[in-house]
This record gives sequence, structure tokens and C-alpha cells, in this order.
Amino acid sequence: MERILVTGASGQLGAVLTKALQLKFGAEHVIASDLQFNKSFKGVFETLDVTNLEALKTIVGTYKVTRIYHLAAILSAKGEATPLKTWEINMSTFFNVLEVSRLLGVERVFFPSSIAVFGPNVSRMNTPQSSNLSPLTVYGVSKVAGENWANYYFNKYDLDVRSIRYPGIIGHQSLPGGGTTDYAVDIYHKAVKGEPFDCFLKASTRLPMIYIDDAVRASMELMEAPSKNLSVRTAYNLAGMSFSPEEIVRSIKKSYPNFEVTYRPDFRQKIADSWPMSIDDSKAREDWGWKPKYDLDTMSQVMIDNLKRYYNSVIA
Ligand code: AKB
Repeated sequence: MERILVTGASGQLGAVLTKALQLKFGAEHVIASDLQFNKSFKGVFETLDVTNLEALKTIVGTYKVTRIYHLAAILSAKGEATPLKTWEINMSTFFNVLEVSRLLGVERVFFPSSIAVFGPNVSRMNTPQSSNLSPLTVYGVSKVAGENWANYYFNKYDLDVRSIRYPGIIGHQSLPGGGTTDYAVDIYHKAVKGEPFDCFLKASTRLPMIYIDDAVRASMELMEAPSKNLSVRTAYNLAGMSFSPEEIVRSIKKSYPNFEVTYRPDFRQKIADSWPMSIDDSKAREDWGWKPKYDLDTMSQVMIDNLKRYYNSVIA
């Protein structure tokens, strides 16, 4: 039976992925870890700073971990405030995961890459899997390097590392922190609370996005796929949907016709303008059968229903 370690388990994706892994493999087979314990968490939890190689080694050895989902990272917008620290943290944690996995025989490693690997010199519509990768953010630079190191460990040490270039992830369960795509989560909270929203991107800025259930399912499906089917050992392009702020506002207005939005682009506009508008994920579809389930309107309905329930329970 698998024993699965999740780093960054209290983060936006980590919290939801950990629950899905607990459901599939049994709560006792999933070890959630993060810098701090989240009081509402149920299951096996280890406080872990992944920059600490020895601490990671101890946990992997003690639990005889067979798979690692390494989600701990600093994202695109936050990373720009401290570029060298972002590089240091994103890379040292990944090196620690790669080395411990190689030395202690972890069977599979999942490493999240991102649409942030792309830069302004790619075709921004339906961006191909094999594109020139010249990112503008240090987060993107660390993801490009991470993809290449994943490929290196696979070829040199036969370490089974798998990766996805996530679009912006949207979910109701937890808040993202420090990304350029975060507006698309915050906007639902404001709409449901009946408050106006101030958007930090221009109304027409189209970006690839994905609903969190699709993102979690993609990560788990990639990790279950037979190794022989995988032709990409850097990271797979993955698409869910693509939309701009004005399109998400139109979708939200179907439920909240009086929702008010103003646009005040800040430094994140330049980052968003350097990213694709849509993604060609045909390799993921061919190699491991990827198919998203949610489009903008189905996602809006689920987000609004769940956030309504959440805010009603907070008030009650
Ligand atoms: C970000 O905006 O930094 C992330 C990402 C696209 O990787 N959501």
C-alpha cells in the first residue's frame, strides 16, 4: 500500500489534494506536512520545513514514504518581492525532495510546474507543449529549472518524477496566496458577500484557469498513469478553461446582476501579459487521458453555492 507525503499540505491545492488522497488511499496512508499545523486538519500531520534536508529524510524514512506530492512553493506575484529568496526556497526544497527520494527509494514524485514557465516570446493562443521557455518572473524561472531537474533525475537516476504546468487554480475550500491568478478566487468571495470588487488586472486579460476538482483529479490521474505511457518528463501542459475578468464577471452576474467591479491594474498586469491566453494540452490527453469537466459557468455555480453555504454558516 502507498504511503504518501504531501508538502505544502495547508496551501490552496495541498488542502484539497490531501483530502482526496485520504479518501482514495485511507487517512493513515497520507502524511500531510507544512510549516505550521492547521487546527482544523484531520489525519496524520508533520510540521516540516522542506528546506531542512535532515528533517525531510527523517519523515520519509520513518513513514517509509513511497510517493511525494511536493507542493510547497512561493508563487509568481509574491516571489517578485524577494527574487533571490524565492529562487532559494523553490529550488532548495525541490532538490531536497529529489535527493531524499533518490537516496531512500521513493517510487514516484509529483512536482507542480505552472503556466508561469512561458514568457512573452511564445504563441499565446493554444500555447504548444514544446515552446521556448523564457519566463519574466523568478517563480517561472524556478519552475523551468525544476522541470529540467525533474527530467535530469528521471534520465540519470530513473527517479519517476511527474509534473503538470498548472493554470490558475480556482477553489472555494481555501484561499490562494501570492499568485497572479488569485483575483479569480477573490472575486467570488466578494460577489457572495455582496461587496464590490477591485480587480488588479485589466478587464480583457485572458488567462488559462482550472477548477480545483479538475486540478486535483489531473494530479492524481497523472500519478496513477503507467510510466511507459508518459512521453513528457519535464511537465505536461494542462488546460481547464480560459477567461478574462470581464468574462468571469458576466458569469457571476447571472447570479448577482448588481455585482460591481472596478479595474485597477498593478504590477501583476505585466506578469499576466507575459503568460499564455490558452494552452494546448493534447499531450496530456494522448498520454494519460486528460479531460477537464468544468467550464466557466459550471465552476461559477459550484463556487457560488459553496461560498454561500460557507458564509451562511459563519454568520449563523
Ligand atoms: C500564480 O498565479 O502564480 C499561480 C500559477 C499560475 O502558477 N496561480
